[in-house]
Amino acid sequence: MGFFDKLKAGLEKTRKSFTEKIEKLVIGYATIDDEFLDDLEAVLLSADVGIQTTTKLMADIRKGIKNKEINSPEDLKPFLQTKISDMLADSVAETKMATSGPTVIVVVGVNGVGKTTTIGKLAQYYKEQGLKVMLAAADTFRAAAIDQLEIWGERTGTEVIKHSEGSDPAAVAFDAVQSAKAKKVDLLIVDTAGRLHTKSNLMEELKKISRVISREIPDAPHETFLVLDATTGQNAVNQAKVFGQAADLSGIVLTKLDGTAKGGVVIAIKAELNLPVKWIGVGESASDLRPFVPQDFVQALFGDK
Ligand SMILES: Nc1nc2c(ncn2[C@@H]2O[C@H](COP(=O)(O)OP(=O)(O)OP(=O)(O)O)[C@@H](O)[C@H]2O)c(=O)[nH]1
Ligand SMILES: [Mg+2]
Repeated sequence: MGFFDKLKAGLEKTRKSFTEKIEKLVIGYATIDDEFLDDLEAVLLSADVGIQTTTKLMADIRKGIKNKEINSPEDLKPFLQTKISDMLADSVAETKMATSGPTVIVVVGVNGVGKTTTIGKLAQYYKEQGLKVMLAAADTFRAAAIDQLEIWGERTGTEVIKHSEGSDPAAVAFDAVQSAKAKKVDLLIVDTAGRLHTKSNLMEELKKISRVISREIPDAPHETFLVLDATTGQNAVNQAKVFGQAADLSGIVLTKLDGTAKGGVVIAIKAELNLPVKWIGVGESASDLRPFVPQDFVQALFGDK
């Protein structure tokens, strides 16, 4: 299956909840009236595009009706597709790379969102691009977390820098940076804990990891990705607000887009956080991560091609 088909398959549930509902609405109404607009608003809200985006889209639609861009219910789907494309258009997916020496990516997010899996997938992706990749097991909170990263290291043929369970995560990051420099690694990806005894502990720890890294490599971390689980819908937006206070986030990885009807959250994230969605996960295997391409996403969402 090509990635577009995979994306389309992954967005199946979202497409059903979103596009098909809109299509039903279009068939159900001969003319656009207040009731039609109310139903439409409910469809947008149910697709997790968020209140802010729904309000904006509804205002656009009312304007479109007024200036005769929308004359009948059938005009609605192409109109929405264009508006949503426009909203996502300026998302920049490229990962910022170091001009010399190792590029460092720190991956953060609450427990279970898919950080470690995403790191495995990123390792695979960048190895395929010909880069020398190293992983750092700075989630020392659970022994299983280190083991899990090691499995991904084996699977992708990537070296993993680790200490024992309960050790200082910033010390792991420090060692990993030293090793990455010495071994002329192109890309170091740092896994972090999603949960500690308290939330403030976690936030302090993330700050410390970043500080240690930037002390060793001035421009690093070049990227700090926040991983969000699409199945949590609007909750993902709230998580981003919390992590944004502790870390200098540079982009979002949205996982588990397969198996959720809440894929519209991509649009909410863009509108409410002003952070680019850089990668999307549509499955559990190494190849199920791809750069987020807005046009492809919208096309898959609206069921074109
Ligand atoms: N279907 C699907 N499952 C995913 C995706 N990404 C991750 N998962 C699954 O989500 C579960 C949790 O993933 P982890 O990578 O362990 O999450 P984590 O954020 O590292 O979790 P902690 O280490 O506990 O903080 C695993 O079962 C993964 O296989 C995805 O894109 N799609
Ligand atoms: Mg993990």
